[in-house]
Amino acid sequence: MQSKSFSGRRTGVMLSALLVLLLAVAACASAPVSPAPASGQGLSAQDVWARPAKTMGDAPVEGETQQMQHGGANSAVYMTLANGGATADRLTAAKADVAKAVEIHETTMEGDVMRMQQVQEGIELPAGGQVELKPGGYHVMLIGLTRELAVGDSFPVTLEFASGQTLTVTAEVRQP
Ligand SMILES: [Cu+2]
Repeated sequence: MQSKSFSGRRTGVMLSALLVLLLAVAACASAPVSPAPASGQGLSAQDVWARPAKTMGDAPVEGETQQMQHGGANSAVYMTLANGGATADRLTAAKADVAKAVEIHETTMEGDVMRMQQVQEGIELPAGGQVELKPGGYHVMLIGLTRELAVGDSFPVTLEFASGQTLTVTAEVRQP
């Protein structure tokens, strides 16, 4: 009889302890959680997008004038690259199966003439820093599209870095 009531008391104590624990967990869960930093460890890419384009033979789409010097069967991929690591790195190459060739380019102004050229040494990514690939600057050039890139499409792009790391990202086709 005595042991039974003792056991009952113990169960009560344990339930109280459990309740306190649950409340503590609930308090933790409801506490504001700061989002993980976008550039955590290593390399990452945000806001990856590509210009819409038709394949060779079709009329160039509106807004494609910058790509006209390559014949209209091309497109470009833009993104923000972040290096969350402790050492500098360099974007040296990219691959995508939507184009026959993929190059790292930079658009520059020579007087009034807008030109773009291959960036032979790649794009520098300082430790803890980020670099923007954007219209009028750096871009991943898709030369000789093997398929049309329509608004809303998406396709994988694999980025290669001097460190030997690779990063496969998804480019979404949208208007600039
Ligand atoms: Cu280009």
